Amino acid sequence: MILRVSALFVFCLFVMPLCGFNCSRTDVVTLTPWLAPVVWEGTFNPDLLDSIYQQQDISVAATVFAVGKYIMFLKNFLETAEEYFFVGFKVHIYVFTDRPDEVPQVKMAPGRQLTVLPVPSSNRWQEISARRMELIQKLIEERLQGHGKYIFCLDVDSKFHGRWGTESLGGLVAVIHPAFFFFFKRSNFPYERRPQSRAYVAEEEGDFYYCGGAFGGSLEEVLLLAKTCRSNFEADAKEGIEAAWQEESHLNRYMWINKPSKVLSPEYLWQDFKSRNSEIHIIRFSGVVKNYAEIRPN
Ligand code: UD2
Repeated sequence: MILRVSALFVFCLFVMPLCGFNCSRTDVVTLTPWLAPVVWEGTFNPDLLDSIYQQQDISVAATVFAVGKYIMFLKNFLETAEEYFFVGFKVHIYVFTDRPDEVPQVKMAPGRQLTVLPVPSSNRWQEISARRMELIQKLIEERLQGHGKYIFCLDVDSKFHGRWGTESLGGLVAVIHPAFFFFFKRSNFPYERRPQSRAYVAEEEGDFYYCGGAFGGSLEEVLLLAKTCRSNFEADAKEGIEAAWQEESHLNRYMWINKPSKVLSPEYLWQDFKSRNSEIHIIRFSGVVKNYAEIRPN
């Protein structure tokens, strides 16, 4: 018995740190009440995870919308994705834009590719953000099913600063919104609060407040999410309701009912204007500072 306890002690103290595994994140929540991991720096071994997924020969799709003036963010997004997003894996980035001629040429490593998909321009920024679910649904149904396994849907006005890799893979993956994690009570989360909307989340409901700017998972799970959010959004629109934060509100409602199997910490979508909280040991992806009045159609 004493021998077994000492072996475990030696394993935890010496072997696990050597493998890069660190159980010392007691400062943040690392497991949800429904037993989904919450991914933070220091909670996973990147080399071990990569070697597991290398054997499965996975490929990862990513969608990004660059409509109107938002095309200006695309170069930085693509260049930094090349540096940090699933490096060493097959990656296919789908750019939805109304300005295909302005898509920058970015040199991509072997196994990585980009496809440009034209979309109409829009006079309402809310519509651009909202239509993303419909286009993601169509992309998965018409092009992706049977090709690859995972997909992430990301905001273009962002850039990568650190590894975003296999640790983020899961069935249904949500990212905690950086503005509503520290010092915020659940009752203050900006969920849609009108019961008439299909995005409604009641006062006593909700887990985390998740970002509309980054989510993903398996193709099957993201297809279900996109279909549901799209149809709820459209049904609301027929009744003259637009949820407080468009598809982000519908996403939050969806994630409340269908719990994500993996939750990514705000390291996976920080905001450049925010000062870094001590719990944030690394910023992997962040939204750049932008002047809404200058770049949105209205
Ligand atoms: C938040 C969310 C965003 C979305 C929105 C609600 C984060 C970090 N951001 O960001 O995902 O849920 O609230 O509507 O969670 N876009 C264009 N052209 C436009 C306008 C938007 O291409 O003229 C695309 C672009 O990919 C952009 C995304 O839509 O990244 C979201 O728009 P936003 O960044 O203006 O929304 P924002 O900052 O309010």
